[in-house]
Amino acid sequence: MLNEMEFTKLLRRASAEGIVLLENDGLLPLKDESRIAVFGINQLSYYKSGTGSGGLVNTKYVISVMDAIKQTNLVINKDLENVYLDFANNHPFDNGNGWATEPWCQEEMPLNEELVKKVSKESDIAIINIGRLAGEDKDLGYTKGGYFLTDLEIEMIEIVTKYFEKTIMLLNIGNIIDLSFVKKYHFSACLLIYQGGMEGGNGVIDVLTGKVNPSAKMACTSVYNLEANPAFKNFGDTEKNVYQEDVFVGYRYYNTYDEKNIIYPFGYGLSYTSFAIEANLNLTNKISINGKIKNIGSFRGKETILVFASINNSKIVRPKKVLVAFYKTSELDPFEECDYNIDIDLYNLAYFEEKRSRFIVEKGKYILEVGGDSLNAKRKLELFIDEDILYPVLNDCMDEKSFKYDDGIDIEYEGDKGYKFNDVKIGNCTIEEFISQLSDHDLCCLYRAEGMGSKKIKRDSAAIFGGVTERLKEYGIPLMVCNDGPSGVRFSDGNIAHQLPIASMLACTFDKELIEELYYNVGLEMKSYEVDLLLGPGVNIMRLPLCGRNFEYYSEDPYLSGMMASFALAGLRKANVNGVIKHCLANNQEIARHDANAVISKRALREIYLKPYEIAIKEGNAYAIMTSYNPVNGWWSSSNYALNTLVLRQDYGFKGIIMTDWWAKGGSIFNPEKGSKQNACLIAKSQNDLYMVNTDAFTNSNNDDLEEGLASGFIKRSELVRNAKNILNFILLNK
Ligand code: BMA
Repeated sequence: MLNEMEFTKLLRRASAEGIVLLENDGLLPLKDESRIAVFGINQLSYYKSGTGSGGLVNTKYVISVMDAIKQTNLVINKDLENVYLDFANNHPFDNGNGWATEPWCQEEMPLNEELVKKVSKESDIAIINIGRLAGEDKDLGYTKGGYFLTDLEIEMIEIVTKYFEKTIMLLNIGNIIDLSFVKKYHFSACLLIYQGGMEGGNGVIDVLTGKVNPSAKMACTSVYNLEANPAFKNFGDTEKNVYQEDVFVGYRYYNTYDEKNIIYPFGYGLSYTSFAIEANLNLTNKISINGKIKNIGSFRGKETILVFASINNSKIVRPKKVLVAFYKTSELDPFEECDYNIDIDLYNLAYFEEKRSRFIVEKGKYILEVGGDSLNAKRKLELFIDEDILYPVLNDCMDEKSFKYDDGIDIEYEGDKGYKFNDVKIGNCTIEEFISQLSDHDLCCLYRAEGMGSKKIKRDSAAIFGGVTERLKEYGIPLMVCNDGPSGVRFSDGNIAHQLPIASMLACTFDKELIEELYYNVGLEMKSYEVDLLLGPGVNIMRLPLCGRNFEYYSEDPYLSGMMASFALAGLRKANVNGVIKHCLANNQEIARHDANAVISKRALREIYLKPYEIAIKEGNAYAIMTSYNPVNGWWSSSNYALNTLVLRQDYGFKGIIMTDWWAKGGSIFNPEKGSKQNACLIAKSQNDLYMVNTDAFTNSNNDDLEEGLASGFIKRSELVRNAKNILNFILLNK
């Protein structure tokens, strides 16, 4: 049963533990009754998340930073607050005018220097708030007000830092923006507070006052010059984006070719205390690193340990280092120490060799960097691998010309035998006997999920599938209910739910237990609303900081992304519901997301873009996947047989259901220009089981080509039977 008090406490903890402390000259934690002057219009418009389907959780409240400060004994400068309130009255919050039109930020209030001079005599510390908003269908612009500060924001910072010695910068952002100004203005402290969900402001104040000692680490890299990243010039094209950077994404690029460009490296994050770590390599039955971690400072806190691996003298061109493991301690008191043990999965050291279509761990000398960030390791261990380790040969992940279709299941239609779906559940009949009762039309209707906002159920939903017609219902097939999104259950009918901190922020916790517990509570809330499937977590890679949906994604690192998704899925399943990992594959920008073709090498697909799905399937037992809108290498993900059958199911052992994105196109690699949602045959033949969504399955409201394809033999009943079995097995396991 959902415990409201417990969940709220957990949300507050997560919105504190996801905050990355970027700078602190000792001003933090704040002393009681510090006299604070709060600057920046964002103080009145705290962003709880990004926009779009993943951000629109209807919450009972949102705690802003200002709300939270007022709950403490910090002394706010009321005159300054009133000036901002007056400004806000004359410049009401600009929410755009409809879907994906929200501005990236609110117009900053011009600061009067005399005012700041006066305020600086009444208050000792200035807090400056900067906010940014991006989301679904709206990338962050590489412009002032987007990735860069506006002139008014710069002016504000110039004036405030002129009159205040003590300044704290708060970054309420969903995408990493240009942070070079943080180094330029030498703030006393700077917190990447991200978008912390409904308890966001409370998390911020708990860190500012020291109630929570920050332990989060950057899950992506901040740089001085984004244009130096080869992905930059290959991002945002509406037709085609060639992923020229290949596997050199994020720190894999910067730490290999451009270290001087790094402002805040992957794995960077300050604490109010410091930790000493010892590390020993243990090569008994498996490879592990163990030792002690000691809190050698004067503040209770947690430590996050990252382990990178690099190989000396590799035979091939590969990133200087990759994340291969991570570990989070519990709270340690000053001078308390704990033992730790981190298992290293050798597979994480492997690279993908296209020629032999397999992963290989090269023999050679590896350096395991333990603790610290991607620039500065605390400990280094040497690991010798004596022989190349070869992993199983994998399918060609992107060559439609090299496969055959119709690996279907032959079950003829034999009419009603009196079996109900529950008979399969209790073992009165096999699923095959049950399916033999389903006509071709029944099978077509199983493919056609309905929505959005179907009236067949009492609450708002993004989609329903299963018993969507009278006949399927009579056979006892239940309705499965799907709601967005990665940060909580989205309703647009007034029902309220809890909103978590955004995924990018949760990733910075590197905390398995926290994520599982959070999603266990989301699962309990889903259960209370009879929602079966959460449309999340999002696991796409942050190829660049500009992708609008980065707030729904975890990281630039595939291992962290896959593990975070596994933790979230474990939490959902503990509440007997499930999650849909998305959007497979390479939805790395929002502009032209339905059409822009992502041209990616097979090595980059296997090592980077497919990897989070592989990990979530193998480690997280993912049982539902949503394909992406965009084509990859000219092939629509919805109807990509190599992806949906050969890679996900044959190579990775995926046993669950695959669904399209909403109203996504499908089509053939041979005539991609003919992509459309009517191409149901190609979508179903690829073993994409569910089309999201149709207004009415029975009457084929999308006018898809399934019945026509059955009549012409383009698609066989056996293929629809195979997909129906995926769907019904999923329902058996999840309802
Ligand atoms: C689409 C997608 C999904 C989302 C779905 C349902 O726009 O982008 O991420 O889950 O809508 O709202």
